[in-house]
Amino acid sequence: MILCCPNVLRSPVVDNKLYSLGLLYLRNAARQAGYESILVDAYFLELTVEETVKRILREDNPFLYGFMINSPEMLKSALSIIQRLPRDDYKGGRVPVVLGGIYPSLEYRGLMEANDEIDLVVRGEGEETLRYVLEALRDSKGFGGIPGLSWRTGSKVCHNSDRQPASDLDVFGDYDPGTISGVMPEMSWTISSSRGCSGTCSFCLVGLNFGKKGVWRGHSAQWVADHVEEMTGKYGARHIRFVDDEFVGCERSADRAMEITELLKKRKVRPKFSIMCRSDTVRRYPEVFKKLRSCGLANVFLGIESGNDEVLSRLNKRHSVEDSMKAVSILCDLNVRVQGGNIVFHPWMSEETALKDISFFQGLLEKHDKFVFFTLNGVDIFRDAGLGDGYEGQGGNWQLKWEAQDEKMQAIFSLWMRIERTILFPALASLGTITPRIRRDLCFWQLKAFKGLITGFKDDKRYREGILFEIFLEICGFLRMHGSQKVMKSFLARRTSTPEMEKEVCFERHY
Ligand code: B12
Ligand code: SF4
Repeated sequence: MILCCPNVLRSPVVDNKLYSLGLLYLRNAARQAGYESILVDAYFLELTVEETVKRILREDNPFLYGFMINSPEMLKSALSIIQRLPRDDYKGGRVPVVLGGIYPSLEYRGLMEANDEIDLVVRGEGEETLRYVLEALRDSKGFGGIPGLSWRTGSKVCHNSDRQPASDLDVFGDYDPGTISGVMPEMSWTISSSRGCSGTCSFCLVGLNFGKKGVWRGHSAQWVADHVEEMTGKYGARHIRFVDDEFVGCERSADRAMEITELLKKRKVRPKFSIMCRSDTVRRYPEVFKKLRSCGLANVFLGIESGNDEVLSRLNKRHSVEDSMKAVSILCDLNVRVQGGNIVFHPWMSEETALKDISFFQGLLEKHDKFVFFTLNGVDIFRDAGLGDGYEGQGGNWQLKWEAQDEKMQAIFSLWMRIERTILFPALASLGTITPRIRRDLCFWQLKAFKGLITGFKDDKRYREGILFEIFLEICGFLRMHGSQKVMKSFLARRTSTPEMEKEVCFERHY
């Protein structure tokens, strides 16, 4: 069996190169059922479609092709791979293709109707369902009655009942990270120590992948300590990223975090590590963060989102602006680096909300030299996430296209997107590795440039052309100060202001 994570274009703000933990869990589940599988993590290995196909074709007679799909772009990439695979050789029929991951888990109906090359979709948590699929294939049994599965029979598509997520994650977690193929960059060791999130933010899909929003399930503290010890001791990992969406959030996770610190201390295991969480959590459990810090916590990605309480409540964040200020203070006082998530652009933004966001993030940057954000972000409105309810968006079903109700802000947003794609992203890509200092300077630069647009905006072509040129010159100055001549040359080679070419120059091609 082949388990593949297809490659997609990545934006230059994604500076990490992480492997798919989901594939390791699935291989483990297959192994427990008596099947070996080959993992082809094309995203991690940065393989083109052709290279991915070539890699898959090295294997003799696979009886199942499995693909991890987290977005429509990944589906597109997977379909180009699937079209090039031989499929007419399995028990008198074709070799089945199974998809899993958050996108097919929510979009299975439309997706199976539109693509008859897909035979099966495993919805939500994959381990148990995959095991049953493997047994059904082995015994030539039907797929009816396997919870969590959608399947094709002739021209009909059937959707079985949902599967309840497992209550004990440890039974799935006996994988060996040493079996990942490819060279592991120093900052790429990851662990997923929990699934879901106790939060119910209205724009977020995370909980829905595992069935329901607001539900957090964790591996035991013992499991986490064992795996961290294995990664550091056996494989020499010095920095570990917890990819959990909420490492500490509810009381159970806070208690578990304390237990983990106790175990790591006892075993004298002390790698640096990073986690993700919300602002209210830090404020609620400062003593947990103190303990985590003493154990190696180095970075926290904090879902701050906004400097406006009304916006936070629309996003159902369940934290306040004051919580965020306090959380950043607590963490920075502990000498932990904080990366703040932000949602500055949304359909309800106004000059007032934007200016408030600017001064809020500016204040955090000025007060805390360990605080940064990456770029200024807009909200994604997913059909199933809740924020889309009652919102008349346009475009596809899965993700709704939105426009700001305030026309001026919409025009500024469009201009900012253009600046991002043709100037900021190419500059980031040219800089390559970005030091914390450059990142902070870029934060200040973005806030200043965005504020300049709001206060000086004129809705005419000459203004737009002029401001793009001005910002281009400013970025050249920035790169001259922070980068080498090579960086500047690379930026000039990438940049274009032709709209049709924006995508080409703003993103590195990976397939
Ligand atoms: C770590 C991470 C990454 C890493 C690792 C990627 C990976 N494939 O694991 C990196 C940084 C590379 C990454 C990149 C991207 N990511 Co990402 N990522 C995550 C994160 C935080 C954790 C993933 C994880 O390890 N989960 C733990 C494992 C155990 O769960 P799992 O992967 O979901 O797998 C389980 C099931 O889904 C299912 N399953 C999954 N695949 C398959 C396949 C088969 C055959 C079967 C049977 C079952 C099955 O079974 C698995 C075990 O139960 C999630 C958020 C989340 N909590 O899921 C976002 C998330 C999945 N990513 C997301 C996105 C958008 C992306 C990108 C498309 C971003 C981009 N534009 O570049 C790329 C896609 C590249 C890629 N190849 O995945 C979104 C997807 C939803 C969306 N908004 O569209 C999420 C939900 C984040 C978010 N909140 O927006 N990501
Ligand atoms: S806290 Fe983060 S992961 Fe949890 S629901 Fe909100 S946005 Fe999603």
